[in-house]
Amino acid sequence: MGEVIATYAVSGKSGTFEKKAEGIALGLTVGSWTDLPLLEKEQLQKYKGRVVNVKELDEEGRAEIQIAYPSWNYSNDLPAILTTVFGKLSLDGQVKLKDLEFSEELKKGYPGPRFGIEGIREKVNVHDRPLLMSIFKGVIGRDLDYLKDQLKAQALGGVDLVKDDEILFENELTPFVERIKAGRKVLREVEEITGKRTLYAVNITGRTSELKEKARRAKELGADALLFNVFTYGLDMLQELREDGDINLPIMAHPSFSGAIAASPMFGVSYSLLLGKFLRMTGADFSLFPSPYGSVALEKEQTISIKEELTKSDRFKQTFPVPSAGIHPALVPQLLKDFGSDCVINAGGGVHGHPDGAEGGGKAFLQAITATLENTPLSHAAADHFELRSALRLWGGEVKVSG
Ligand code: 1AE
Repeated sequence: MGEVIATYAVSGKSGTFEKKAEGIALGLTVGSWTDLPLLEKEQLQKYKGRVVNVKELDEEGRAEIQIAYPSWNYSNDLPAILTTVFGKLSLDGQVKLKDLEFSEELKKGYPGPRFGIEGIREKVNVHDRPLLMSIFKGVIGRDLDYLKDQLKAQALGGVDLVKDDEILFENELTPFVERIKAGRKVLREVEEITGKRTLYAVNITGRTSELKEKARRAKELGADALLFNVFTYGLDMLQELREDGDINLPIMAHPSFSGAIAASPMFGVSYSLLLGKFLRMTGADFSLFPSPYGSVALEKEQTISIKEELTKSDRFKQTFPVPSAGIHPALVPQLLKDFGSDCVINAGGGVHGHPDGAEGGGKAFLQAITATLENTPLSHAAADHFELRSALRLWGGEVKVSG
C-alpha cells in the first residue's frame, strides 16, 4: 500500500535536526530503538518511520524534515493517519505539519469531490466566468419570511449560489427543513422571472450522529447543496457525507475553526494541507478560505498554495477555490488575477451592503466580473453600469492590481 511522507517544520539548534528527525521517526512508530535486542529490531524494522530528508532553513533555528510512515502501521483513514504522523507530536507546540504526500495506492481510499468544478459548472450552467456566491446575513432571530425576502433579492441580483451563514444552526424560527422548502420555492419563482436558477447551500448542523440522516432528508426535499462546518466535526465526517450514495449533493466546506489548527507559523497544520489537499481528498466541492484582501485575511502565498492543492492535476476531481471574507466588487480584478476564472467569488457584506440592496450588489459583482474578463477597467465599465458605479463609490473605486 505504500507510505505517507510527512513534511514538518521544526525548531531547534543547528546541527541537532538529524537526531530530532530520527527521534520522531522512531517515537511515532516503533518507540524506543536503543533498548531493543537485535531480534526485535529486525522484526520491527519494516514498521519504523524512515527519515527521508533533513534540511536546515535559513531562518534561525528552523529546519524542514521529511519522514515516511509505512502503510501497515495504520488503517487507510485520516483519523489513523493523522494520529500517526501528528498525534502526540502536535502537542510539542514547536512543530508544523506542512504537507503529507500519499502514495497513489493510499489515495485510492479517498473519494475526492463528487461533482468538482466541472460538475458544479454544469449545475449552474455557467462555463465562461468565475461563479458568484452571496451569503445570508443577519438572519439569526429572523423568521422564514425575512429569509425568503433576502434570498429573493440575492437571486434577483443574478448570483449563481447563495449559502447560509455558517452560524445559522437548527432553530425554531427557520428550521433546516423549512429553509430547504422555502429556498426551493423562492428560487423557482425567481427562475420564472429571470430564467436563471440560483442554487442554495443549506447549513447542515447538529450532532454528528444525526448528520447523514439529515443530509439524506435534505436530498429528498430537493436541496441544492450542503454547507458544512468541517473543522468542528472533523474531516472524516466530510468524507462520510461525500461517500453516502443517497446524499449525492455538492458539499461546500466552511473554514470556521480552521484557524485554531492552522494559523500559527510555528505549530499546527498548514492551510494548504488543511483547506487544500485534505478537503479535496475527502470530498469537498467548494473550499472557502479568507482571501488576502478582506476583513480576515490570509497571506497571499497561503491562499495560492490552497488554490494549487484544490486544482492541480491529480486522481481527484477539482475543488472550487472560494476566496472570501470582506470581498467587494472593486476587488474582482485582483481576485481574478490571483485565482483565475475557475474560482467562486463569495461576498456577504459586499452584496447586502450595496446602496441598492442585495439585488444591486449581485449585479455590481457580475458587471465587475464581465469587465475584468474583457480587460476593461472597472472605472470605465462603471460609466455604463450604475450598480457598479454605486459600488465603486462606496467601496473606494478601483483597487490597484498587484502581483
Ligand atoms: C471565510 C468565510 C467567509 C464567510 O463565510 C462570510 O460569511 C463572509 O462574509 P463577508 O463577505 O465578509 O460579509
